[in-house]
Amino acid sequence: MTERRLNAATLATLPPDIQRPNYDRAATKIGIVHLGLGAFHRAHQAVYVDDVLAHDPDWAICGVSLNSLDVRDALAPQDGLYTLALLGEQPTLRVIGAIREVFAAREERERVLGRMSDVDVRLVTLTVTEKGYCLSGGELDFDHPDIAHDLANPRTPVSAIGYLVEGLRRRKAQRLPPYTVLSCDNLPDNGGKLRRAVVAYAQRLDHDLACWIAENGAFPRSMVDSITPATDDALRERVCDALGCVDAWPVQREAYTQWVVEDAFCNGRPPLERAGVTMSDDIAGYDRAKLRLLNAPHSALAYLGSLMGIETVAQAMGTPVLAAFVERLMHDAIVPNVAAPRGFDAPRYVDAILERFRNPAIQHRLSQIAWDGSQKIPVRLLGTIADALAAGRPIGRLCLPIAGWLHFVRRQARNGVALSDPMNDVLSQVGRRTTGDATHDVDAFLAIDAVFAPLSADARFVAAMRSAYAALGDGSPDAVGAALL
Ligand code: CS2
Repeated sequence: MTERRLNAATLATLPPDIQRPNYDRAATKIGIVHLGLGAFHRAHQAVYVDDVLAHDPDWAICGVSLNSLDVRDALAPQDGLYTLALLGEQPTLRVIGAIREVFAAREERERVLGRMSDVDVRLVTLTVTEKGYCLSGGELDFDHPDIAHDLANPRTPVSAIGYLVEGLRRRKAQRLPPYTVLSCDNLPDNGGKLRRAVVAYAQRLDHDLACWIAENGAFPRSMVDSITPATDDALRERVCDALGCVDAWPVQREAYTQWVVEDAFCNGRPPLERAGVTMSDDIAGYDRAKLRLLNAPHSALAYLGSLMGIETVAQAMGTPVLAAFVERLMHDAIVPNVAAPRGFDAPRYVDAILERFRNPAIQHRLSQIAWDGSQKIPVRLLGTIADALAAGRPIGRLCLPIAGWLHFVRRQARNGVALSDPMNDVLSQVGRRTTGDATHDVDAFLAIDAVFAPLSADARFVAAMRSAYAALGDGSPDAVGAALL
């Protein structure tokens, strides 16, 4: 029997309690290309765009997976439709219609580049995660294999940067204005970093193109926030039961959501404020506060909690010693080092985040947050430590989550488990050679410059890291629990 599938034809037959697009999808026009079609984009920006489309039909999304084929394979037969489950006391299901077209770049490069150089496309958004920017120390890493590949083959790119520049080159050749490039990833000054990376890459290929982008392009900063646990079978089943048909890839997130976008676009923009987006001329501060006060504690829970044998964020928050540590970490060690935006109430922000972490309706696995530590630790914790050192404030508590990460890497390496991290090779190699001696192990890890430079040259940081690593003992649940007291 062929299964009934969610798609444009079955949409009208869904039960009435399932929310669905309240606009004519067929009348919309693709105005946005989105690179990185993971769950976060589908649960966050695409939902805002779904609301925008009720006011302005010009901004439907062409969604592009840069590496994998599986999102395209799941969503193309569904005409881009998928279900969002909002997790709360009253869970709600909503079918999102904003994604009108889905491509897997590895197999459909020309179609992607064709869209990017379409006159109606005026905005390219990205969620490619920290590693997708190919940065080292905040600047484009020309030794990155994908960047080296793209510079040698600029017309057939594989990286996000390569796609952005090839798309812009085609537009310039066709005398079209550039698109705005909007980063929606958890990086401080994400737009500034992306602008520098794009212009530096273009400069290696074509000086005029680089100047044209620098003068005419726009790379607004943005801050994105909504906790989005990975899709699991329980969600697939729940959605299938409720819809009465199969959705191959629903997504889920908490009800809370925030998107703050710098109002600096070069080629028109969607009426995002009508969908609840905060448009601002100055978002510096928001992204920093979110990275330091939400993402850093998340990483702390992920590594320290995993060492303690805990599986989810809510369970970690139900473990008194860990919950108390994270609260102190946020209020006492991080807040003093966050230069808050105007009118920002840090203690209230912290309490609201702690409440979100406690949400029992969300099964957010610590293993998911633990991915890509080499990319996350620098932007989430090392900046706070550098600021604390500059101001002469203590850093002991801030070093404990990082020491937790090192013990986590050590444990995985010694158990022969590969890390989900682009730097798995070097991290696992160092992890296998650890002895348990704090000075030996910490010094070996801190020698990984791509993560720890330039802070590793500061003797105060090295000493605090050795103490924190020693305090965690052998990294066993008991030793970690005792260190958190
Ligand atoms: C998390 C984030 O997986 C992680 O590293 O810290 O995805 C976090 O849930 C979001 O940034 C919340 O907005």
